[in-house]
Amino acid sequence: MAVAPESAGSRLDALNQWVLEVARLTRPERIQWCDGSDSEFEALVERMEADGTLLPLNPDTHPRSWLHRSHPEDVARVEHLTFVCTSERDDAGPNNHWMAPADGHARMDGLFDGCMRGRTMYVIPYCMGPIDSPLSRCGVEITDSPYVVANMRIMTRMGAAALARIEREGSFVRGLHSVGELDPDRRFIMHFPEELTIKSFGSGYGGNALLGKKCHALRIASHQARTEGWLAEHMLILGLENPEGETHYIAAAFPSACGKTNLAMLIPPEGYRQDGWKVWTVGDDICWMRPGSDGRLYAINPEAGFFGVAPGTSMASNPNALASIQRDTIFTNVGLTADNQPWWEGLGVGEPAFDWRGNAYDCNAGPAAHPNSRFTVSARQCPSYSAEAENPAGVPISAIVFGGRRASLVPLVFEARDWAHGVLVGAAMGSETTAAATGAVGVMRRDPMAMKPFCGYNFADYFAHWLSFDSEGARLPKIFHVNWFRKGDDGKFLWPGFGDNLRVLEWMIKRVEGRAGAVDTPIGALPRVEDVNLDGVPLTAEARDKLFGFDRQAWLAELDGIGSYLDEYGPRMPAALRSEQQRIAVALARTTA
Ligand code: GTP
Ligand code: SPV
Ligand code: MN
Repeated sequence: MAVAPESAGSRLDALNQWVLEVARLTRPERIQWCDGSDSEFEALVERMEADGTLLPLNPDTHPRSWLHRSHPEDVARVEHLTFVCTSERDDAGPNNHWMAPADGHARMDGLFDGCMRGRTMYVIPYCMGPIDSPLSRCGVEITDSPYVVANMRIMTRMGAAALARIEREGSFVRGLHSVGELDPDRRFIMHFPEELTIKSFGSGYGGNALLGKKCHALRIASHQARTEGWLAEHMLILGLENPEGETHYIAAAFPSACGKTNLAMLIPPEGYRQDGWKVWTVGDDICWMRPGSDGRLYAINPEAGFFGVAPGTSMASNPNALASIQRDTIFTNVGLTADNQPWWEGLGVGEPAFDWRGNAYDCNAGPAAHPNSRFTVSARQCPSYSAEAENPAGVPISAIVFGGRRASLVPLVFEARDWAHGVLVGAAMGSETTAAATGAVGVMRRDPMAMKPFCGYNFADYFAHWLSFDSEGARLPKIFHVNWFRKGDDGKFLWPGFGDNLRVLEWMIKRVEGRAGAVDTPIGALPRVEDVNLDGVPLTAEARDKLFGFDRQAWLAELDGIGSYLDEYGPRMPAALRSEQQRIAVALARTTA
């Protein structure tokens, strides 16, 4: 069917026309409009089981669940092949790879020419965010990958309801995707923010291919958010309920594979549970927020599912995630046990018979699961999924948290003194790279607000946009920085992390309520050891020193590094951030003297 069902002559004309245009270019054998129904999903799965795209897992232990094995050279996001194509190069900024829009289109259209011959072209209308929320935005992804359709059905509100909203609004983000030949040399992920358009070719993996996620909900949305006065962020959202039954919502930005899913699904330590503390999951990766009429920031999770890192997920580290993925889950690039159960390093039970490539497992040939192997599952299957996640008005945010993997220097937690300082803390974030993107792992790089790979415009303008929220009548959240990954001299993590991170969240919320102590330092307000509840957490003297203290000389050097980093953006960098950096550097120098 070439046009949307029952739509001729409506506000879907633009969509129909685009679909026809794409079909003329890509030459598919047939076109299928996706309605998101169960029968559609079943037919897709049947096809994918028949051609080996999906391998059914053990139906007794993992009903309606499958394993998908990617092409071995297509297992992560490809930042070096990801482009932002704005008419002015400076609008994309030094934080993005840039190409002129005309060149980008020519390059991509050359790749797409005839690429769907003999294939089905799927048209996927989707909504990012609750279908009836004014904060939500719609898109349409055209793809030749049934695996992408199945994942988009879990990750977004996909199908008839989204199409109806698109018809009502008349606007949508256009995403064109083809797996091509999965050739790493013929692979590009291109964004045209001024045209609300994405073109992605040559990869079937996660953030490269599920265009609603990083491409739309972050790169395109961040651009849209700037012009419309909101924020599109790489943040989890959680609700923290205290024993009095009050819930505070926290949004936290950590780079890829740095703990968002785990924090969003946190189970409080035993003593806290008995006292009545609870954590509710609103989202684990992306947060869209905008000021409400009361001046507070209100946030929605634009996604409907989780595309979570498998390795390290266990009954001990993340029981909510493990409970979520017992049924109706697609696993990508995990290992397999002899009885067809999914397996990964850190699962803690069972043993692998096959690795992620499908070879017999050999402990000398690398891990059984790829380090960036993932599960795709509906958020509704998560025991801690918050009822408020479906609230069209969003949830009010009390605290924003930034954090990265920092083996040295950065203490467990500190609080920014005000919004402008908080924006600098976010802008100065650093983290060691992980397996979520191709390239070296463990290399420290600046990753402002965990958005380095995802901001669809110049970081200097992005920081200015963040600063602009501090306006008359605003009741902004407090901003904090955390580091769960500080290491001791023996190279081991000094902080237990996971459930125990609640102790730090408790301190933050008490700071918000004015009920917890701290010491003011040039880098921000640091808790004293006695300000955080450490009952049952044995910390060595080294751990206490490094988690709760800070090294002035080393921070002076860090502030120097931050200054040079801000300078890379030239005169576009807001002066307010530069003066924040100088204020702190001066205060540090004074106290050292
Ligand atoms: P993306 O989906 O790539 O954006 O990742 P994410 O930020 O959601 O990361 P996730 O929660 O999946 O965690 C990534 C890895 O960090 C996993 O191997 C976790 O086991 C590990 N991890 C998460 N939280 C902690 C923590 O508090 N301490 C330590 N040491 N490791 C953690
Ligand atoms: C990330 O890399 O931050 C992810 C996975 O959440 S992906 O969808 O591949 O972007
Ligand atoms: Mn992510």
